[in-house]
Amino acid sequence: MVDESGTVERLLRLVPTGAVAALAGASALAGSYASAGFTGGFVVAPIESFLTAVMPDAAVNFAITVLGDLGQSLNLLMAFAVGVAVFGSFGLLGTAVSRRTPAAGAIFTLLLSWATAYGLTGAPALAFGAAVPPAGVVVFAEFLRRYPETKGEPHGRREVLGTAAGVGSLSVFSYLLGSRSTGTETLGEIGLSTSEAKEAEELLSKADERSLGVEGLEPLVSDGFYGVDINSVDPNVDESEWTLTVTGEVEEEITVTYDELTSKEASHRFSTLRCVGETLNGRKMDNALWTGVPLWEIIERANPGGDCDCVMLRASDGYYEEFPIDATRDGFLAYGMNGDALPRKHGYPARALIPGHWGEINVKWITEIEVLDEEATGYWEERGWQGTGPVITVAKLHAVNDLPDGRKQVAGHAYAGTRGIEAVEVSTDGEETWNEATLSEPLPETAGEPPEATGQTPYGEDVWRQWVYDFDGEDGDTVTVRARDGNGNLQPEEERDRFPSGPSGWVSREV
Ligand SMILES: Nc1nc2c(c(=O)[nH]1)N[C@H]1C(S)=C(S)[C@@H](COP(=O)(O)O)O[C@H]1N2
Ligand SMILES: [Mo]
Repeated sequence: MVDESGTVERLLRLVPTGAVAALAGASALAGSYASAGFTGGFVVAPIESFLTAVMPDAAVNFAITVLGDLGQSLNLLMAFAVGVAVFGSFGLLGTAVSRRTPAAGAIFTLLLSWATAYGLTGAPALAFGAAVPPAGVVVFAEFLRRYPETKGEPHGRREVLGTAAGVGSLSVFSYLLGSRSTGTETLGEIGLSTSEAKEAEELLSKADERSLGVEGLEPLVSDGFYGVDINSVDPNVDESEWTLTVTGEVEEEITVTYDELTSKEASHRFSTLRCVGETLNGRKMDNALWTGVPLWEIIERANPGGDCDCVMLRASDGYYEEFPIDATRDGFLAYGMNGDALPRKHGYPARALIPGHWGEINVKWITEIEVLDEEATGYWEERGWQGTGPVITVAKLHAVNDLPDGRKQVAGHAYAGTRGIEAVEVSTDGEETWNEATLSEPLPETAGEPPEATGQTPYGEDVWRQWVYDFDGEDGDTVTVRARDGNGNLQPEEERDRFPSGPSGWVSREV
């Protein structure tokens, strides 16, 4: 149908520059995503890392402590905008060239986009994903410019709608192509013996049985494990190319491949992680059953020396954390999580687990353990955090329910690292009196050896417990909760912000 008022036609003539740029930029990103998925081959990934790297520490800390996950989303959004602008400008330059020599314009855009994508990602083949679509847009724009009319009639609404539909379906197609991900294999498929895989299943069902089943409370093995990453786009590591090497002050460098790692005798451990940068009653604390091997067995083979008794762990995403080597004695090198291969988001192919310490030294996508001679500074410590030490005891209050009998129910999780949780106390009268909550049975019976170096307690190895408390209360009552660790120490009352060494205080909440 012909647009009688000619509006569409006029628009087509008036807005081409902006539209061509936006379309070229967006199509480059869509094409790149389609060919690479959410990996380092996606042009937005290096742009985002670059933005994070050039952002002043104060801004990074503001983003983390004030904006939280939103800060990371904003950064990613900014990276998308920069990407659209960069590739869009190549499209624009191409259309300018097209006016003189039609074919040259598209080729110009193709080459410039390809070279930029290659430069950004280092992936020559995938770079075509970002280069072909904007070149196509240049051809299309030149076509419209030269032939504003076909069969004597101006391009109408139908063509415009057709183009929009084409771009739309291309985007959906790109999304589907791009959203292939790794880490969905079961442990059986990654070389675990049947009995080892069965053991994991049994431990998981034990955790299920021991979960208190309170409405609105995560089970003992988290349904959705939180994630904290320095980049929005996680590394996509090919396990056949992955190695972990013990380097630095060692008698002999030791390198382990994925095949070697997964063919060792596997063990399973429950281990809770908590981020030092979360809020006191936040959600960045979760528990999983991990499968792998003791980390120390690998480090020990290298015969570590060095004058600082400290190590630097490094990873494929450019992350690095330093801490005392003694903490690695109880450490674990995990390649499985909850009966499946470690998901990409949590460090596929392998991550370190350091019992009792803040999440940040549990390095994902680990590639190197460097034994040092001198103290060095880790990624977060360079930004002012002090998160390499043991966790602070905490009891969280996440579930508030009205029971059928009219009573109130409050519940949550408590975690004190390797000190374990001995008790959780609840006050409903403004901290006058305290009552013991009911705790979930501890989850200690793992197939692995118990930790030796850190203060092992009978209550748990490095695992949270659930607590629940029912009482006669009314809407608007304030409930305060605090935990006692396995050494009998009360959770610190002093209220302290999460920056720089983790939040402390007792959680109080109106029910
Ligand atoms: N390589 C790498 N390891 C990492 C991080 C990271 O950004 N890169 N984040 C750390 C932080 S701050 C935390 S709290 C935990 C979170 O682990 P999760 O994402 O599996 O929950 O991983 C740690 N290990
Ligand atoms: Mo963290």
